[in-house]
Amino acid sequence: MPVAKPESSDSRVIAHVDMDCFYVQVEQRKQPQLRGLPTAVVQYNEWKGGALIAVSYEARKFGIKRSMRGEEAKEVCPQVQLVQVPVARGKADLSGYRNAGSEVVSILARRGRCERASIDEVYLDLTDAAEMMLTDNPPQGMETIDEEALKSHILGLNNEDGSDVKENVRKWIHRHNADHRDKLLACGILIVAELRMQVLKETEFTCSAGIAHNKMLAKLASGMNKPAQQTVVPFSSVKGLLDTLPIRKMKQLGGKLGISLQMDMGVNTVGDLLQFPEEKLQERYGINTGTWLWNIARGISGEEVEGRLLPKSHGSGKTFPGPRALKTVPAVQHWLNQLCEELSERLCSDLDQNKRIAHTLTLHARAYKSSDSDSQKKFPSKSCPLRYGTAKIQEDAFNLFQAGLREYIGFYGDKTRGSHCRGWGITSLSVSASKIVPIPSGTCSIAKYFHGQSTSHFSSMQSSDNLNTEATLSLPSGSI
Ligand code: DCP
Repeated sequence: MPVAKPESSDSRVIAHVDMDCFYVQVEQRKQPQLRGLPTAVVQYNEWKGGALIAVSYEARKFGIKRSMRGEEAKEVCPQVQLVQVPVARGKADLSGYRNAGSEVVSILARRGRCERASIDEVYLDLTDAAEMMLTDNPPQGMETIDEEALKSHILGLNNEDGSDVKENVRKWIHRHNADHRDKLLACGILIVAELRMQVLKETEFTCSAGIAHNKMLAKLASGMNKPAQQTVVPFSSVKGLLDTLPIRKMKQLGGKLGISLQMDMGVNTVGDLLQFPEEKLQERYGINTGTWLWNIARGISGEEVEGRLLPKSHGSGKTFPGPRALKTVPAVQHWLNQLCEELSERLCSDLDQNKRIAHTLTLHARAYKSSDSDSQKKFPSKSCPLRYGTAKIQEDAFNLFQAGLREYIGFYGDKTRGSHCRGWGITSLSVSASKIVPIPSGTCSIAKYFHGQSTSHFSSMQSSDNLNTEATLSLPSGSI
């Protein structure tokens, strides 16, 4: 966990932009007759109408949730439109969603440093653009403020006395006596509203945004008012926001650390953390994490927006829930081959388009052992150097799987190979490629760079950048 640099964080303008019900919007753009109707995107599978992975805001009004199956959604709202995720190689094909995300990123990146954080969200560092606006054309002097900016939600702005909310926002943006930080945020409001309008115009997609002085606060804010709205966190409202915020809502505190804070320290809200001195938190959780916790309690986060439009890693995965768990080695190999084929295509495309190569291949799996008391044991993730070429990736991934399985079940004799391996089942599989770096400049040809490796299909691949695999799989952070 990064240790914050508090001195640098207060006067930055950071936005977190998150697309609204993203897969639904992509499908509705393809089929405009679905616009405005309760719609959900379902993951390919026959059981109870498939799993919902994206739900339109119209459908949410009927109580339809992502956790439902298609059939349940139909019961709740018979007129719901269910759209299947495209399928390729027997698994969800997310390339259309990835490409749609790339369209958005290319627009958002126009005004500042842009970090693509997932298939449908980005961080923007708009500090320079805001400083420039303050110098050249400060909002305080603007005669008219764009309608979209006036619809912003500014945390801490008192709208309770029945006053005109947009008028209050206008006054806030126009304040001459505001401190420098608020003036910068006022610029951020205008810039983000304009970018969001541009995204709508060029892609037909709506998005929501949070605007604050750091990534953590911007991310918290972007989800507060959806869809198609933006929320601003002025410095003076940070304490109020965090005081009552459940600790598990914080990024990185949804898991074990959050549970320990609740169970061991009695911390239920971020505000509860304020009572502990930094030393106490360091004693309990180590120097870095202790300092990080002390900082987030105060809304401090020095995490930089990384200038990264391309993914950090590529991943391809598939889940095999319940009765579809894979129980034979050949079945696992079959699916690994499919996943590796997709991964290989994406790697080749990245190489072709961006001149980047990946160095590490990792295999993740989830498994169960029915006959074992040690059923909590996790299937170990395994990595090896990545060799280009579909067949090589397939071979290496299979070897990684075998090594993982040996460790998982404690033994792995020849007698299990090819036959039913009673007692274990694989419920998810994924392969990912990471440590992606540009090819060293001066390399005269890709073939030469990969001397000794198969380069025959490098130029024949199509898919562009990468994105999340199927819904429930965990891939390394930065995998899109
Ligand atoms: N997604 C998925 N499986 C999940 C979660 C999400 O396949 N368990 C996909 C479908 C979503 C997209 O990722 O459309 C983005 O996920 P978000 O969590 O950002 O949710 P949405 O964009 O669908 O809705 P919201 O408007 O609430 O952000």
